[in-house]
Amino acid sequence: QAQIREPATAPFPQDFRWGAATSAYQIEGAVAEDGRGRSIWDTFCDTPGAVLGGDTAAEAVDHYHRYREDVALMAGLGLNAYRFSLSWPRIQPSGTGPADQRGLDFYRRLVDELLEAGIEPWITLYHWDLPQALEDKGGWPERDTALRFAEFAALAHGALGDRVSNWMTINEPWCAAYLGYASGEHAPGRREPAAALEAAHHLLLGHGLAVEAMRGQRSGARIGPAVNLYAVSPAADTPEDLDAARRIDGLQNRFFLDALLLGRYPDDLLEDLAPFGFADCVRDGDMRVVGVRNDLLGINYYTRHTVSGRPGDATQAVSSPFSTVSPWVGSEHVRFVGQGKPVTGMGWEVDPDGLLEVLARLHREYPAVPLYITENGAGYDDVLDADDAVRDDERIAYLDAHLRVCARAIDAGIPLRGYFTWSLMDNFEWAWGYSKRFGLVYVDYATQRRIPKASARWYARTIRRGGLPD
Ligand code: PNW
Repeated sequence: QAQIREPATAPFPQDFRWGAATSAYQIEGAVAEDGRGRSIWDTFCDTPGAVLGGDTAAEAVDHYHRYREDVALMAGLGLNAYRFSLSWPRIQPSGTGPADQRGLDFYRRLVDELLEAGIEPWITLYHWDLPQALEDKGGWPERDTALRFAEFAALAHGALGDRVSNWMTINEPWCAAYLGYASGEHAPGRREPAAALEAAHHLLLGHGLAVEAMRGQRSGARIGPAVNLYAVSPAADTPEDLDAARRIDGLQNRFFLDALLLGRYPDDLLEDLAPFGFADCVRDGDMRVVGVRNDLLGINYYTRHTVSGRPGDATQAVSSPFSTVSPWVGSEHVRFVGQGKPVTGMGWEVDPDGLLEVLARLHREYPAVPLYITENGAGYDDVLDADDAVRDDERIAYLDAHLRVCARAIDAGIPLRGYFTWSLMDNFEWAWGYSKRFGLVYVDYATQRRIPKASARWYARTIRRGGLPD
């Protein structure tokens, strides 16, 4: 059991990964170049009303053409690791078949540029940009998509595995399944609760199959999933609120952690989800694949969910402005209430203690696995002021508070080995379009000029120091 003590002075080990993260669709642009096929997000962006302001990622921040400049920015920050994702439809335009070498060549060039700058590449295989052709055949609710994903993983690993050792299979399967197929606020925008559960299982199955396929090719890669975890608390100590917390913790955290790390779904959830026929898509032998051993676990942490099961007492619904359909399949009655803490520009409460709870729980309740924070950060409506500076003190405070928690976790013996802030630079924030900025680096979208924010300088200092000042 983790003992949580006050911070020691320098707990971050020498080989701690100090990183930043992005994803292909959010930064690359060049959506019709070099044979890239369409993804579900291209289609979603073309759907009227789906993305705020009608924004699209056709150009995004033009990283496809500016990757050299962007790697130079990373080097300037002193990052020793960079997490990015591969665009599946760049490599397999229709989701199956041989790799398009032009797609792979882009990632080879990017990886070589990173290695030359002394920055370790960390690849995410699936960060939500499913080839549209696979969605046309049913998407993630279709079991075959998991098999196609493992094939893609093997193609990518076969081509890049000689120079990339750290691989994440799926990013935030909760979002991909429930925002994509239940609430419909993300691509492909379907509102089919039962299909969302099938999607969740097939994303996990795809993860397991991908790990097996990659390990069959060569040894040496370190592979694992990246999940979005939240601290969850009941609004009050009442039976209704405690039940709400059990349900949301179940759907958000335990569903994925139990499956991935213990090879089973939690019994209480199976019971809650029985009316949707969930168990029907889980075949004999699946859970052994889903529960394949991982070399690492990526944790994306942003905030806490405080929930109530009592009807009508919502003080603040934190679910999205983009859909009135709940992503919480079978627990649609649950209300998300604020605790009255400061919120970021996304309306998400700043709750660094929640990160400690998440880490301590992983350490206490699950088999040991090296942990990495693969995303943590804050979105605001940053503005470039007259003297060309962005004074994002709130972001600095957010990052500082969460890194202090990381220090405490390491000090308590929790095997936390790295931290990737979301995000390296401002980018396409999904349904929010370009209206929310998460970057350490500001992007002037009209000119694509990159301008490091105050937080970028703060992060660079932190990395140089190897930690935070007392
Ligand atoms: C994550 N939610 O997305 C993603 O991994 C990133 O691509 C994204 O830019 C970042 O966090 C900031 O949003 C999420 O509604 C999107 O609960 C939505 C939710 C959670 C995470």
